[in-house]
Amino acid sequence: SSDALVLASIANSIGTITLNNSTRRNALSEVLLDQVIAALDDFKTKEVRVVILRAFEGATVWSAGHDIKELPQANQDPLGYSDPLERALRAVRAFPAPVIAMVHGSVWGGAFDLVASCDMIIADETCSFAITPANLGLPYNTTGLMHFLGRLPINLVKELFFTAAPIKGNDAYKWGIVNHLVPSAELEAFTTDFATKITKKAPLAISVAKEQLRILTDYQPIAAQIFEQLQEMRRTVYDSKDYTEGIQAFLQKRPAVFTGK
Ligand code: KFV
Repeated sequence: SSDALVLASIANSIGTITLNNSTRRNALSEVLLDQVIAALDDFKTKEVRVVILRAFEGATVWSAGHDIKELPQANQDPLGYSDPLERALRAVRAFPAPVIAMVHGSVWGGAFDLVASCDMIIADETCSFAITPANLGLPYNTTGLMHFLGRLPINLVKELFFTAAPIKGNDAYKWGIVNHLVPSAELEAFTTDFATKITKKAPLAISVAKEQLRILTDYQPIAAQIFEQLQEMRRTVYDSKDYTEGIQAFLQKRPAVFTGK
């Protein structure tokens, strides 16, 4: 329909989900994410062998990340378990076949968590990746930190979280953020060819390998007391003036002034 923020199609056992909201730079609103989750549910019943998650052709912003207008403005966990972004990340991670992120343009905040939750990333030289809580005074969630730690070296995770600066093209490739970096003109053909090769392999073996890896990486045990300690530390951040200021500054289109309080 004309309300579709996401396009979904299937060809040759490959399901493609296209983020298609140019005016809002593919910001990850609840409506958009629910359409991604619905497409994945549909692909599951149709037994697609590979999913490609992409932005509309020519997008210079792959996705602007969490819809900041939908974040709580104060005193509430911005990334709780039922947050639409968290639900979408779980849907991608639990999808019973590989999900490939095909990336051109910039990937911001929660959208980086989304592409890092895909099984592989194929990108072109226009790609960039930033983690942005330091721009908003926002406490990232424990699950999200574990996603990045499972994927990237800790010094890079720290650089991303402390600077909020985008890691671009060749640097993203060098750091292993992307599996393959290909010229823009070849991105689509390369990704389709890559996906097609997977469709010829044994689906059950792949599906179980993906689930084994998910279980092994998702369920690092931490004691209840440690989790509650981390949660309390996060609460001091989302209860802070800086969190309110970060969100207000974005909404008012001005630079934030942080005090550490
Ligand atoms: N949430 C809500 N609205 C957004 C948005 C977002 N993340 N990003 C962009 N928009 C809106 C923006 O307010 C504007 O609305 C429209 O989309 C076009 O954006 O009503 P308006 O004024 O038309 P522009 O004009 O900013 O587009 P452009 O000049 O092309 O710049 C693109 C971009 C991506 C560089 C810029 O929009 C931007 O910096 N967006 C915010 C990126 C960001 O910080 N994302 C992280 C979100 S927080 C997050 O994901 C998490 C989980 N976290 O922990 O931080």
